[in-house]
Amino acid sequence: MKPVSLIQFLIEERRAGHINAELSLLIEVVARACKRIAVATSKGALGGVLGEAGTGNIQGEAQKKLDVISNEILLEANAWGGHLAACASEEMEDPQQIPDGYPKGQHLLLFDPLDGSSNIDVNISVGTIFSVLRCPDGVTEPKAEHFLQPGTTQLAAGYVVYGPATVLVLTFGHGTHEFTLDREVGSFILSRRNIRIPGQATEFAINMSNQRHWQPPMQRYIGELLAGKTGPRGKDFNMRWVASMVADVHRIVTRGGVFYYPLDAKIEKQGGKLRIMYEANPMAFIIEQAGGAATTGRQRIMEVQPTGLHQRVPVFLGSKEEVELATRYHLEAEGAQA
Ligand code: P6P
Repeated sequence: MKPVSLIQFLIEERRAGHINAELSLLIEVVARACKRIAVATSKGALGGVLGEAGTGNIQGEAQKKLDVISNEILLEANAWGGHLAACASEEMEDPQQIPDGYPKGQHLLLFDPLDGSSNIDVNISVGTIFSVLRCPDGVTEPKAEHFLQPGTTQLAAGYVVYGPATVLVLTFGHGTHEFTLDREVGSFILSRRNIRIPGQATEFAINMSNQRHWQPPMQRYIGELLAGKTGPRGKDFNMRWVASMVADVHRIVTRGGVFYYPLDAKIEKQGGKLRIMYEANPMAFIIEQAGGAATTGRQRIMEVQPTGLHQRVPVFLGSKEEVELATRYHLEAEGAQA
């Protein structure tokens, strides 16, 4: 069958009325920027891009050189096209306006330019996560509050995983689709259309070193997975933890499973580890469109009304039946406490 490029797919989506020309251009520009990020990350030690940048971000995290480089690549690529009203990034405290002199569009772009960058120096897959919202009508200088829309309002979401292959996974709310970069031609080629995640899981992803800090329902749920065949679940489970959300989520998108970053005593005050606007919401959109589920352990992630551009939430996502069970344990525990 003739390969379908990302451009052809975007034209199909426009003809189907799923996206407009401006959103199509936005995705093309982001995909092109991610190809440049793929080149930068693939240079490794030879590119002088490893190690710390010597700066910190709004999260209080030391920035890697590639965090800063990736952020700059995405900002520069999106400045001139006239498809954006503003950008927001994990690496920047406030939204970035479109520079004077360039036309503005109707979209807001949010991104984690290089998620999992603590893995860069050990050559483990990292990725870019992005989410697209509509800029509220009449707003010409979007401020943080204009980005604070629930995940259900996303017009598009995607990630690019920089692994052995460079793979883009994308949704506009009409299925989740995967594109693999043909490095010889320089095009993303459709490799999986309308992905479906199995309802049941045999793999779970969680940072087990936090176990002593988890709340009782998480202790109960993970304890049952660990008990395997001899326990109430009656089957064995396998565990994976890459500590790169994009890599863990891509494994789930590819073969099912679940990913948990629950509240624990260490991070309870900050509300969780992962950021809702440019990590949890876009991944939730992608997972749900592939037939999976994504909750905070108490409610659907995409129904949370964000209160801050860098707000954090607990993340339970992946195979629907498994996520629903873990969420039920948390709601039962709350009900019991109520
Ligand atoms: P921990 C990477 O820093 C990240 O934001 C996600 O990509 C990843 O899933 C998580 O944090 C890893 O957290 O506590 O295991 O280092």
